[in-house]
Order: sequence, then structure tokens, then C-alpha cells
Amino acid sequence: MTHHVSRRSFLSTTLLVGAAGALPGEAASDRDEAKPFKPGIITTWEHGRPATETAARHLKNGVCALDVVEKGVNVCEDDPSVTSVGLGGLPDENGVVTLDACIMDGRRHRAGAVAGLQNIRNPVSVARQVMELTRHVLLVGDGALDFARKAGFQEQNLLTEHARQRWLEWRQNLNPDDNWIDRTHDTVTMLCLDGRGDLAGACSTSGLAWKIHGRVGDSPIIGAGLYVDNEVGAAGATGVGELVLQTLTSFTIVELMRHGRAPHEACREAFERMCAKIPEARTTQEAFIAIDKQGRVGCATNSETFVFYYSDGGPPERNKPIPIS
Ligand code: SD4
Repeated sequence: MTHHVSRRSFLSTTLLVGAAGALPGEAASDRDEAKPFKPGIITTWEHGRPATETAARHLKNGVCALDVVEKGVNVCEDDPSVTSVGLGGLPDENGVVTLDACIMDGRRHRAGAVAGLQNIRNPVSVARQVMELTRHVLLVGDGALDFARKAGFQEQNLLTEHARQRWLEWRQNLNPDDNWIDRTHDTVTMLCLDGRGDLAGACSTSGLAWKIHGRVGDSPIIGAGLYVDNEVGAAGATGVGELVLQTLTSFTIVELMRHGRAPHEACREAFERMCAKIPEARTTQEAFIAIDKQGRVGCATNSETFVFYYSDGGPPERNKPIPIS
């Protein structure tokens, strides 16, 4: 399924302004010229709307893609009514909320990630600090929490009463066929091409509800839940992370775009490849989004309920892709 950026807006050129986000040693004037690309943001799921609204405001104000995606994803993390991300996320089998997130900056091909992080409502911002303050990419569990504390993040209980009640219901209805897979799980993944033509992406999730304590999904793994290549494009995933981990879907999509596929073709081909290797992928919920260096966006999903939001800096547009059967 493709979201077609209108021909008129796609062909319109973007005048690059301001120096915000310029790399050290890079003169803003190097880039102040009309370019044949269209800045844009694409975000997963219904809760992507408020996240995209905030992100779009920043994009319009000339903020760099890296800040756009962090600030956008923070909106979802802060919302206690979103039960799959940050505060209010559904817990693991022990009733503990553990969060996975990552962020990637196309300009320097840098990334940061956290997995199994407890008590911090903005894991994507902790991931950003892992990227900014250390030479590591991924911190997990207690180590990630220690790092977050030292970086100045406040701890809080992330288990809302609503999430606790749902966990209690699940425990009462436990059955021996439980496979930890058939859950509601709606990771927020956001990709952005900014006014300078730079790409970034971020994703954040509480992972599969009632997962085994210690389980890590695809979302904090660079190349699986998210991948950005500043020369080519960016891609991200939402869905059952085990399958995404087994096929490194986001990396695959970006590589397919490198070889000339449009974003929707790359997403579709990656999905078909996943199904060829793992037939179960036809029945588990999976969705992939992508944006290329020109600002074209695309998506492939097998989910009846998946939606994504797109913005070029204006009000978010809701898109309901036709699921692949
Ligand atoms: C995970 N991929 O932890 C995440 C969950 C998700 O839409 O994306 N849900 O496997």
C-alpha cells in the first residue's frame, strides 16, 4: 500500500532556511538551495496522530529530523491512555512495565537504544542520551536504568491502574496454550525527512503484553525495528517483533530502496520475503513504514486495523492501508 504524496507537492522544491541542525564544520549556505525533495513525517498507529501533530510543528519550524522524531515519540510515551508505549504500557507476565526504544540519526549514522528499561517514561530520550553521551549503542535492564538516573531522568511508577487491572484479568484467564504472541501491541515508530534533507527515526514500545520477563523485541534493535541511511531512506516496523528480528526487516527495506524500489515496493517485498521464510508472518500482525530521500512514503501490512499518519509539516493525514492477504 502506498501513500502517494501529491504530484504537485512532490514536485515543488523546498527552500532550505536557517542553520539549526547543521553539523559542525558545515556551512548552512552549503545546503541553502532548492532541492527536489519534500520533507515529511510518517508515524504508526492511531496514537501517531498527536505525535505527528507535535512533530509537524517542529518540522515546520526548521527543527532537525532527530529532534522531530524524539519530541514526536515523547508525546505517545507521556500519554497514559496509550497502553503499548511508555507510561500506561501493559506490563510483562510479572506485572512489570519494561520498555524498549531506539533512535537513529542519519547525519552521522549514529544510534542509541535501551531495552527492558523500567520506571522511566521516556525511553526514547534515554536512547538519545546513550547515543549522545556514550560510544555504546544499546543498554539493557538495570544498566539502562542506572544510566538514565545518572543522566538526570526521573523515576516513576509506569503501571497505571488500568494496565494493572488488565494484567490481573489476564492472570485469571491464563491457559496452557498461551504463546505470548496474540496480543494487542502497537509500537510507535516515527520517521522524518527534514528541510535539510536529513533523515532520522525513532521507536518506542512496552513490547508484547504479558511477555516473559526479560523478553526484548525488535524495537530497540537497529536494523530490525528501525533503520536509517541518510543516503537512501528510513524504515520502521510494528508488530510481532520476533519475526522482525528474524528477518531484519527495516534494514532490508532500506537496502531495497537503495536498489531502486519505491518505499511501498520495498515494504511489500520485505513483507513477502518475511512470509517466504516464516509463513506464520501471514497470520501475525505486522506493519512496515518507510520514507525515502525524496520524501516519498510507503507502507505494507497484513493488519486490518493498522493506520499510519503522514505530515509534510501541515495537519496529519490519516491513511488506512489495504492489508496484504
Ligand atoms: C515488539 N514490535 O516488542 C514490538 C511490538 C509492536 O506493534 O510493535 N507492536 O515486538
